[in-house]
Amino acid sequence: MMRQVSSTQVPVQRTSPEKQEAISVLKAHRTLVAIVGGLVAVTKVHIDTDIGGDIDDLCALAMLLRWPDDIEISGITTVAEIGGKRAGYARYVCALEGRGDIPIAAGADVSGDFYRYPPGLHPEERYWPEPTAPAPGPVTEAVQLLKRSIEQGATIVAIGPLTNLYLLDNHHPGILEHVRLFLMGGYIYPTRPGFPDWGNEDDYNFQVDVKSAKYVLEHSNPTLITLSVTAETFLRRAYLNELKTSGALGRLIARQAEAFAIDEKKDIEYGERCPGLPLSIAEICSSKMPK
Ligand SMILES: [Ca+2]
Repeated sequence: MMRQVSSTQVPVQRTSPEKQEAISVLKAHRTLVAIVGGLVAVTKVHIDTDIGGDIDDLCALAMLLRWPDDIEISGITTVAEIGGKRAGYARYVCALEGRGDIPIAAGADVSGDFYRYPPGLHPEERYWPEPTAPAPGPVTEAVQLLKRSIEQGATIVAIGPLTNLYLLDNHHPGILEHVRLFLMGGYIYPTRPGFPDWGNEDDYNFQVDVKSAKYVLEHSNPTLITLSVTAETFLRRAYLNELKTSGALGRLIARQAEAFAIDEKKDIEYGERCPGLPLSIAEICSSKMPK
């Protein structure tokens, strides 16, 4: 016969108040550990860029700014500077995303006699929606910003000439040796059939400042993103409508892409020559255009 539990009987309280408090503390501790674990997992990235030339650098910066929470931009340095114009552009782009907190410093300037031919800027009135103030500064600030990022464990991604990295290692010999470094540039393997048949002479980032490129390659252990990789990366005209509805940053990319298509006519050139690309979609620009 089953025993009846009277209405006056209550189930035994298995967890004392002290134990409940201890469990709460444990749960809070676990939450804290999870948060800290998440913070530790954040990847810091420093981007060294010649934004203001071909529009791939704008796309790269936009990608990082819109990346999910596990990426933190520790700093931005500009290279092949023209009186701080590129740093001004970087500052403008970050401000569009409400990221005026990201440290930005103008690096090596074209007046410094580093470059075999003068890197240029696209016409501001067509590529930018409004006049953009330059943000010049002593190159030592860019060197220090790179150093700070490295000390924070940041991955350094260089998508322009390597002048700033050369200057960094000159100021702090050996610093590049153990940096997690990604360099966009160089030609090692031919492009795959069907894609733009760029050769060594089409490289820009390494060739425009050979002295710095040679030095950095000899004093670091980088991962190279060579021409044959970038030759397969395109921004397509079909993307533009969606970009135009993606806020001010998307509209800026679309604006520059349309201006770039008019100036460079890559859609015609590669649309006709490259069976590796979808012919139904006119190509606008590649991630790396030879100058
Ligand atoms: Ca670039």
